[in-house]
Amino acid sequence: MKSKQLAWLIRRHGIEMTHLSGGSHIGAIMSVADIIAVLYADILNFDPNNPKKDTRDRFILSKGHAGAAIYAALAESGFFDTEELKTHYRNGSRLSGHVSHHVPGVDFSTGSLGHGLSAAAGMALAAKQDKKEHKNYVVIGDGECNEGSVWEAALFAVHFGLDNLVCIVDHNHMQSLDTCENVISTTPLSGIWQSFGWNVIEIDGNDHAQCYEALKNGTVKGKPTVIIANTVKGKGISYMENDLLWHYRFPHDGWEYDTAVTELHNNKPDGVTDPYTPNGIENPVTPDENADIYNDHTMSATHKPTWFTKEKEQ
Ligand SMILES: Cc1ncc(C[n+]2csc(CCOP(=O)(O)OP(=O)(O)O)c2C)c(N)n1
Ligand SMILES: [Mg+2]
Repeated sequence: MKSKQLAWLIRRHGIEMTHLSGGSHIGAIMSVADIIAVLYADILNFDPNNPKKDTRDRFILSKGHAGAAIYAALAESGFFDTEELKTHYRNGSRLSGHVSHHVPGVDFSTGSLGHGLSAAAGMALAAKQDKKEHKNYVVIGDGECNEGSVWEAALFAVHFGLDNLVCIVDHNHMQSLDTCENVISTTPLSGIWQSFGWNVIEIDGNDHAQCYEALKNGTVKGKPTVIIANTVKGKGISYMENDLLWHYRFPHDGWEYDTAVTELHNNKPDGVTDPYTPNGIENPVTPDENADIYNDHTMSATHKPTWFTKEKEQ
């Protein structure tokens, strides 16, 4: 399957899975969909019939709250039936809200942010010591870069010259309740990684050609590589893009779900069948004139961001 088709399916499954379950993090799923699609369509070496094959490339989605994206990619790549995706977040389902290693194709459970890079660095070191050729990939969030353990692992990877390790930062400039800039700034992100001694590549992380080029040809000998992938949180659904509300809110019945599905259908690549609404939605509910759409919901987050309270006090 082509990466554009896979990215579309990840987004369509993501909408359905969060809609059915009332689960969070659709914005995070949408921003990382293109990176994961390029990895699974064009880069990673894996065998869905032998998920633990020794020669496989290792992959960790460290921003494990976007688990629906990886579950969708694995199901579409043949690791398990896509029907199972409907059980996401349900009691008894192995497709837990955050990523579980009980799912075939998953190398490491995540959800508690800040651990994926350490685990991937350990895997990369083990591969070197065992003289194995596979590569080790990890996707982390930019908010996750506020975790101190990320920087401990960053030093470790350079110290051991882990050139079989590729870290992709999903740089959507937002975390759960505020922009990264307002919480703890890591600007300039590329400069920080460079100063730690990493090989740094900066790309548009929603552009498949740029993702492919960086992943395929971006590594260098002797040091680990980080790809700063500039993305848009909520990418692909106009009213979700760059709106913090969609970190936690799920697409509700009515115009939210209908608009999301309709917008995806308006941009469906050839050769893809929508597993849920093959012909789109016949008479989609549209937002009425008072609908809370295209607004920046930063102010209505459950916790008022610090900069908001500060402004009020002045
Ligand atoms: C150790 C830890 N602290 C807090 C959380 C709660 N949490 C879940 S998602 C999130 C924001 C993550 O932001 P970012 O890494 O930028 O990911 P994005 O959703 O923007 O892709 C937080 C703080 C967590 N999962 N783990
Ligand atoms: Mg982020």
